[in-house]
Amino acid sequence: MRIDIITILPELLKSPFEASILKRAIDADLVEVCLHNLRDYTSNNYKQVDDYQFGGGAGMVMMIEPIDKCISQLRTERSYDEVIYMTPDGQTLDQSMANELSLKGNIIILCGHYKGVDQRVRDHFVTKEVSIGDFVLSGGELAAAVLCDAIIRLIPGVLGNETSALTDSFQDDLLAPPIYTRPSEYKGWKVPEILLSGNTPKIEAWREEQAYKRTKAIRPDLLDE
Ligand code: 6GU
Repeated sequence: MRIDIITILPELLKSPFEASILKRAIDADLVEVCLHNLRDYTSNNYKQVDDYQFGGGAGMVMMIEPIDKCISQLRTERSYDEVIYMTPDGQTLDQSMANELSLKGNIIILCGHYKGVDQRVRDHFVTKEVSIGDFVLSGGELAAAVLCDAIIRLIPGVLGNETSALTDSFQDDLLAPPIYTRPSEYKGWKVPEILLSGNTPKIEAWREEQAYKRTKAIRPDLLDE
């Protein structure tokens, strides 16, 4: 898989890909992530990427030309399955969207700023609009990092223990059950006895019950679906 990210703040997006699981995935050539500075695709002397909106109103709008130039340049080298625009008014990211996107070959992620991009970018280049939740960030970069993390960890071979993504919260529309490690007692706080019993079927049943209880208490909406 290859992910090309178009941004006016590449520095903001570097570190997530230089640590931990994402770095391992990149080093193992399971995914390639390239950052592209939108200002490198401007034609004016000021490297201007935004302008006032037609019709008036507060806030700047990202111009179509640099975005077109950048996407067109990328498309000379490969074709893309999706051009994703990160925007708070997009479709909310969830685990099923992450699962779908993890199966793609090449994707472009465009990070929005200011009031957003000229509508013609959305009409003619963008194939999918993604938000990470009902709140507003100052730019799409951190949201893009979240999306990339959610996608990349699902690529086969990325997680050390191949089964561990399957037991994540949400993968079966339930939150994960409580987990414990040594010591079995700390300051008088004990690990549930069942987990120390060695009785695998009973442990599995307990985990399922706990996952259900936790989901019902914290996220009852997940049980309605
Ligand atoms: Cl994708 N962008 C911005 N700017 N804010 C957000 C978001 C995206 N998702 C949630 N809030």
